[in-house]
Amino acid sequence: MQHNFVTSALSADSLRATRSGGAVVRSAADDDESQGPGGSDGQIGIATKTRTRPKKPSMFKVLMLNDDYTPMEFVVMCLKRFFNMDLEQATRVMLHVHQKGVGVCGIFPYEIAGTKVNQVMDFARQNQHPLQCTLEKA
Ligand code: TYC
Repeated sequence: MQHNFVTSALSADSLRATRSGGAVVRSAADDDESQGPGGSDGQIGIATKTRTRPKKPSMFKVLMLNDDYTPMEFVVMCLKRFFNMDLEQATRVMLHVHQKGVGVCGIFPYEIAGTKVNQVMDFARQNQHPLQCTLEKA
């Protein structure tokens, strides 16, 4: 039945669209080869559907962990340098981490959060401090 075929083709596409984040992409396996490549109308192409509004990126917390060896001044320097905090903010966050064991430096899209973690870890390593910084989904 023609109507049923259309319905099932649509639902297969919308299923795939959910998994691929909205883009509907036809693969070669979707083509009906009994009509020859491209079907009966002689057209070959990839049908795509672009989102009108881009999905907002998922956000990640950058966490700073306490340790017994990294100097407080060094942690404050990291917070000022990589998280653009002023002395007062940086001191508050550093003391929070010192007292509670962990604290949030900021919340960013994944790529930016990862870059910040790497910057802090590289800077700590260069200065031979054991300071640790990690990501957590916000
Ligand atoms: N606990 C460290 C000290 O007493 C200071 C410190 C604070 C280290 C925060 C790491 O993320 C940190 N020197």
